[in-house]
Parts: sequence; C-alpha cells; structure tokens
Amino acid sequence: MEFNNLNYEKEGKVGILTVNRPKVLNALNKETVKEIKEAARHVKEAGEVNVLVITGEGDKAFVAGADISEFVDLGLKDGFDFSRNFQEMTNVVENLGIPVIAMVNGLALGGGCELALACTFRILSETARLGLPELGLGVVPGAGGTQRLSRIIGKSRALWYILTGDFIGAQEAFEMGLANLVVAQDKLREKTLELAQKICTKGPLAVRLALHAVNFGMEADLQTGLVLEAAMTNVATGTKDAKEGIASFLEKRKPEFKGE
Ligand code: CO8
Repeated sequence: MEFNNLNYEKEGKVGILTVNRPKVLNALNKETVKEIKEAARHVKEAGEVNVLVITGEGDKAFVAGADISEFVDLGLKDGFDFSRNFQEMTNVVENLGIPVIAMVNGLALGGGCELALACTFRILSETARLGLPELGLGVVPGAGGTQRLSRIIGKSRALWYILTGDFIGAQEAFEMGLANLVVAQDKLREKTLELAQKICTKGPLAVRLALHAVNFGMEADLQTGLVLEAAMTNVATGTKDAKEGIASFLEKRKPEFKGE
C-alpha cells in the first residue's frame, strides 16, 4: 500500500501503520483521514495480518489531533460532516475484526486521542500524554471522544478531561484503565509487538468473534449481550480452528490455526 501521509509495513502477521506528518506532529488532515480509512479497509479485506498496530512518526507525537489549519473555513453546517468523517475513521478502526493496538509514542490529542480510544488496546511510552483540548478551540471532541472516553473511564472523569482540556499522563492513564501498559520509549515497539505476537497465537476467528461479542454486547443490555455471546460461541465451535485447538490440547502440541 502506497500513501502520501502513512507508512505501512508488516512484521509476520502484524501490520504497522504509521502516521507520517512529523512536521505538524502527525496532525490529521482530510487526506490522512481518507488514507487511514483506505488502509484499514485494505487490512480488513486482504486478511494478511491478525493484528494492526497504529502509531505516529517520531518520538514527540502519536497524533496531535485534526489539522487545525483545515478548520478555518468551517461554517455552521460543515461541522456535522467533518465530525462524521472522523467518526467513520474511528468506527472502521474499532470494527476492523482484528485487534488494533495504539502504540502511543508521544502526544495523542484531540482526534489523535480519539483514534487511540477506538483501538482495542493502548500501549503508552512513559512520555506519552493524552488529551481532548477541543473545547479550547471552541469545538467539540467530534471523533468519538465524548462517547468512547466516557465508556472507558466513566462519565464524571471523562467530563473532567473534556471540560478542562487537562492532559492525562501515561501513569495516570494506566491507573484509570485508559492505558493497558506503560513502557519506556525505547521498549515501546518491542513490547507492543510482543503483545501483538501473543494474540497471533490464538485462533483468529475466535479473536474476531470475541471482539464482536464485547464491542457490540457492551452496547446492549446484559441478557441481549449474553445471547450474542452464545451465538458467537456457536459460530466458533463450528470452525476448523476450534477442532484444531481442541485436538492440539488433547495431543499435547501447539495448535496450527488457519483461520478456517
Ligand atoms: N494541527 C495543525 N498543526 C499542528 C497541530 C494540529 N493539531 N498540532 C501541532 N501542529 C503544528 C504546529 O502548528 C507547529 O507548526 P509550525 O512548526 O509550522 O509552527 C508544529 O506542529 C509543531 O508544533 P508546536 O511548535 O506547537 O510544538 P509545541 O511542542 O510547542 O506544542 C502542542 C505542542 C502542545 C501539541 C501544540 O502544537 C498544540 O497545542 N497543538 C494543537 C493540539 C490540539 O489542539 N489538538 C486538537 C485539535 S482539534 C481535533 O483534533 C478535533 C477532532 C474532531 C473533529 C472536530 C470537528 C470540528
């Protein structure tokens, strides 16, 4: 895949997508948002990787938000489409069908923080900071931030960070369950790939089904979620991967999953 603002590489069954606009701290202009959506769709359709990592170029920023220079001409009716375009990007990432790890190498602000919130996991370098500074610009965190931050850290805490614009340090983020792991900057890639490789040893179809059960079940009431869980379990038990996983256990060997 060739892009103007992204790099894409593969390490085995792990895809690594890097936002590459370091001069503006990897801020997302319209073209980059379009490219992230295209890259995510390609990853989904090609089925070549079992985990996707998203990160930013350099060691200063993951993504410092939407590109503010593109806000200048926004009028009354434009904000809705602008927001929905960013939401499409975060929705595609959240529902990719494979785990997506935000490898947060620095500042993740505004739309960058919202991109990280849509990922399955967030691994932060010790120097990383997250924040939703949009209200200071007179706009709203419109890339899913008002909804996803509240769901992850709770309504009251989310409102605190949205209304104050205070940045959240890496350790603080870990303590409130917003970061899954905090590591030294020079170990960030290694530890992220370690997690990605661990997930790659699991049955890929079961991974996908579990993601669906959690992502969609969480939005429903408990009994509906449990029925969804049972349906996902039923799909899983019919796969060749499940036969292989169970046989490998009984035969005391490692499973060889084919995603079938
Ligand atoms: N957009 C455009 N350019 C940016 C952005 C950005 N978000 N962030 C940084 N840059 C540019 C700077 O303008 C600067 O460019 P130049 O060298 O040409 O002056 C360069 O990157 C380096 O930045 P700084 O010199 O400012 O670096 P500092 O270390 O001094 O400061 C900060 C770093 C604190 C990150 C500072 O750059 C900053 O505050 N940036 C803006 C952060 C921000 O407010 N992000 C949220 C944007 S709004 C958003 O994301 C909304 C998404 C949802 C859609 C909403 C619908 C309306």
